[in-house]
Amino acid sequence: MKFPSRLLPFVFLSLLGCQTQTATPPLATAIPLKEATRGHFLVGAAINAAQITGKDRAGVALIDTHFDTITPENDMKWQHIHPELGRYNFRVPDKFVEFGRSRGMWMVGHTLMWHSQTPDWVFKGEDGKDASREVLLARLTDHIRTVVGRYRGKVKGWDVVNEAIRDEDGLLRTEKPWYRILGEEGIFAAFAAAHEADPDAELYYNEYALENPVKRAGVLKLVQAIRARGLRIDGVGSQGHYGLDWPELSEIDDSIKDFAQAGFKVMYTELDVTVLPRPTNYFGAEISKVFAQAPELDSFRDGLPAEKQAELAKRYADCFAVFAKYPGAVTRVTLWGVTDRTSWLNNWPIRGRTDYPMLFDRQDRAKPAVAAVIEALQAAPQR
Ligand code: 9MR
Repeated sequence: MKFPSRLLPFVFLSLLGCQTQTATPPLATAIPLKEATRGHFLVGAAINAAQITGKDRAGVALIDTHFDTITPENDMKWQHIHPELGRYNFRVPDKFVEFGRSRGMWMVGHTLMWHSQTPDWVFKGEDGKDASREVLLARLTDHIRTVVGRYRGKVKGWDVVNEAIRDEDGLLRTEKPWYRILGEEGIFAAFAAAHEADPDAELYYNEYALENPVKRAGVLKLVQAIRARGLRIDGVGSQGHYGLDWPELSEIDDSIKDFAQAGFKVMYTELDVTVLPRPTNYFGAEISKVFAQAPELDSFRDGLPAEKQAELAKRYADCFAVFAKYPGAVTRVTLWGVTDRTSWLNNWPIRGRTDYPMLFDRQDRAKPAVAAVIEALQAAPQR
């Protein structure tokens, strides 16, 4: 079996990584993910500050080998990039853009308007009460013009608005200050400002749980309203925070069809697969405080059993097979992180757990899921 010489280190590492796994991936599938996804969609990862600044060298090596698009996991969020009125912090975002530019990667900016990770001052007037509609609109559009304008021509697509629709009824989250004060008009203003700041950038609406038909209908209505206003919107970002057995593959399939039929690109923007339970009654708890009563909440502290590893591999392969089912409908799949070592899911919804949601393990080795995904893609129709 022959491999191009530049792939030999990867093949070698993959083999090393597989020695301890029972579900050993076949050698022939040990190619970079981005080669396997060619002809289907771009494949990417959300990257953190340690990777952007090069401190996490193993993480950077995986990003270089496997991914052709990157999203900053946190560093472009309002809280980080614009912590105080009139003060921006572009240090890490500039490094992110340099990281991607020097590697020729497709860069996605995340995110311009979100109820979370936005400092309180944004929503406050001088009297400490809600900012007026005019003040808030001016803050929003100034922020977007400044951030998008700075990276014009470099960041190729923006998650303009994130998570504006409620799960239960598919309506706008009017309990959050953005929408309580600005309503839907705030969203229109955000898309208009982003387009004005970089007319060539793709603009997206990003959301989770789009497999829920009620929520999906609300999002479809919103993105159609954005388009009906004559505003640029290229696609819908479907986050894809999944579990081993939820949502159903048919629900994922339905959501791709609905958005694609309505003329929107679909991107899986934050894919990961938790192997742990997600109980609502321990939300925000620290696992060391609850482990004694509920050890089943963190059952894989000492490693993931082979059968779970195989289940994870199958789940990933099944999801990628659905993403690739309608050539051209899904244009990008971005994983929300690189390895299990740094995934946000180790700390959510319970802090300090040991989760295994990514394609690469805590020792930066490819999990059997990588081979399974590659195999699924090889069997899928191409554009
Ligand atoms: O992965 C991010 C984590 O490090 C942050 O603490 C968290 C703060 O809310 O945001 C996480 O990323 C979120 C993303 O920006 C939007 N969709 C949900 C993601 C997971 O919470």
